[in-house]
Amino acid sequence: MQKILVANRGEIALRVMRTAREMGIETVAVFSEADREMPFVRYADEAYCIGPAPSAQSYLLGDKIIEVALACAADAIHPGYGFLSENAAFSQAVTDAGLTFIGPSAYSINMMGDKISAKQAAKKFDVPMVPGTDSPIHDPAEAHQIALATGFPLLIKAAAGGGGKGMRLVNTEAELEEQLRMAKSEALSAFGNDAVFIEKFVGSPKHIEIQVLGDKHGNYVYLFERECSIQRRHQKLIEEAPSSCLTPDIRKAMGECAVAVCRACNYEGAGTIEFLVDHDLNFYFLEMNTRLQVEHCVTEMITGKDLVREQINVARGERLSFSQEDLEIRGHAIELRVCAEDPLNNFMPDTGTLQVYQPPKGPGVRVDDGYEEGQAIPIFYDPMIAKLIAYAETREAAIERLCRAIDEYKLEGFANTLAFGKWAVQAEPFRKGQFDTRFIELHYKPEYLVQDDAATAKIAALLAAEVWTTDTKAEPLKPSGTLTTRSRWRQRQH
Ligand code: MV4
Repeated sequence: MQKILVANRGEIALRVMRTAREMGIETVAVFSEADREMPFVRYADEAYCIGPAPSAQSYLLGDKIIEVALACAADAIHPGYGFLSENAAFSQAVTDAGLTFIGPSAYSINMMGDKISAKQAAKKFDVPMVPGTDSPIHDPAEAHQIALATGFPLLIKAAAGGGGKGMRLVNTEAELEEQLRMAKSEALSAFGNDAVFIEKFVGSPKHIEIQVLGDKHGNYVYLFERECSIQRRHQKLIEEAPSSCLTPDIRKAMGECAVAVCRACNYEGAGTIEFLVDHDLNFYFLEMNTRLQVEHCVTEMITGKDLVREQINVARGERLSFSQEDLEIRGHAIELRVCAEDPLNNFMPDTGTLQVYQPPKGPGVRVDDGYEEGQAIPIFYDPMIAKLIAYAETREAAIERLCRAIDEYKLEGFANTLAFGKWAVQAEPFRKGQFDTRFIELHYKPEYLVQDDAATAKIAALLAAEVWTTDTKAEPLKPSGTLTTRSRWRQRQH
C-alpha cells in the first residue's frame, strides 16, 4: 500500500494522514469548496476538490471519491468517522473498484447496521442483552405479549436506528399500540425500513464501550473500555479510559463478549461494541459501531497502540501486531470534545472565526484539531473543532492536567465547550466516579460557568474605583464581600 485517500475532513483526516506518513505511505485529501484552506488539505501530498460545501455534494459522493482515488492511483480509502464510514454500499464499491477499504466488509457493516440482526448474531455467542425481542414486532398482539415479559417502561427501537435515533419510551400498557404504530411509521420515513423491536428500559445506565480490532486471519483483541456517559442528546462530550467503575473481572467479561460479537460478524479492522451498564454493574450489549470513533484517542493513550496503524496493517492483510496478552492498561486518559456549541444556551451550535487560537502544550497533553487561527468554522459540518486529551498516571492527575490544559487553551471567536469541560471534570459526581448518562441533566446548570466572568467583572469594578479614587484623591473604597473565584484576568496581572 503506497497511497491512501482519506475520504473525510478536519481533525480525523489529519489524524489518519499523520500515521500514514509515519508508515511511509502517501496521502490524498479530497475536500469541499468550503475546506480549501483547511490544514488537512495542505498536509496531504495531493488534494482534490470534489464539490460544493454541503456534504451531500462533496463528502458523501462515494462514486466521485472512488473516481478520484483511481485517477490518482491510490491503493486504499480510509473513511474516517461519519460521512461514508458505515456505508456498506461504499465499502463494497471501493472493493469492487479494486481498491482497499480501510474498514470492515459490507457484510459486517450490514449485519451490525441492522440492530435486529446484530442482536441475533450476538445471542448465538451468549452475549448478555437487555430482556426483550430479537426479531421484528409485526402486530400489537405480539407487542403486548412481549410487554408482559419485560414490563414497563419499555423502549421501542428501530432496527435501522442506532445512536439514539428511532427510539420511543412506552410507560404504560395503554400507550403501547399507539406508540408501536408511530414508531413503525417514523422508522419507515426516517430509514426506509419499518422493522422495530422491544427492550425493557434500563433507567440511568452508564454507557461503556469496548474497543476491538480484528484481522483477516481470525485474530481478535479488545483494547479495554471507554466510559462515555457524559453526553447530551446522544452527543458525547467527555470520554475516559479506563472506566473508574469496572472491576478486572467485569472488564474481561465485557472484552470477551465484544470479541464474540466480532466473531459473529466476521469483523475486520477497528470497531466498538457499546454496552449499557446498570448500577449493579450488569452489562448489556446495545450495538456495534463499525468504524474508528472520535474518542479512540483515549484508548491509544492507555494502551500505547496506534489504532490507525493497526487499521492500515490489517487492511493490507497483515496479522495484528500484538495479542491480548501483550495488552495492558497504563495510566488514565480523559478527552474533552471542543465544540462550537454554547453551554449557556442548551449547547446550541455556534459559528464564527477562530480569532484567537493557541492550543495547550506540555506533558501528557494531546490536541487533535482541524483548524488554525484565523479560520472560519463552516456551518455545513460537525461543530467539533478539536479534541483535548489529558493523559497521566492516575485519574486524579489526568483531571488536574485536563484543567491545566483548559486554562492554557486560548480560543476566542465563538461559544465553546472548554469551560463546561472544566466544570464537569471537577464536579463531585465526576470526581467520585458516581455518574451515568443523566450526569448533565441532573448536575449541570449554566450558572456554574458564569462565575469566572462575575469575578472578572468584580475586579474590573474595583480597579476602576481604585483609579478613580487615586485620580480624584477621594477616600478609598472598601470592597464589599470577598473574591473567592480565580479569574484568568487576574492571573494575567502577575
Ligand atoms: C437503551 C436505554 C435504556 N434501556 N436501551 C441510546 C443510544 C442508543 N445506542 C441506545 N440508547 C439507549 N438504549 C434500553 N433498553 C438507554 C439509552 C440511552 C443512552 C444510551 C447510551 C448513552 C446515552 C444514552 C442516553 C439516553 C438513553
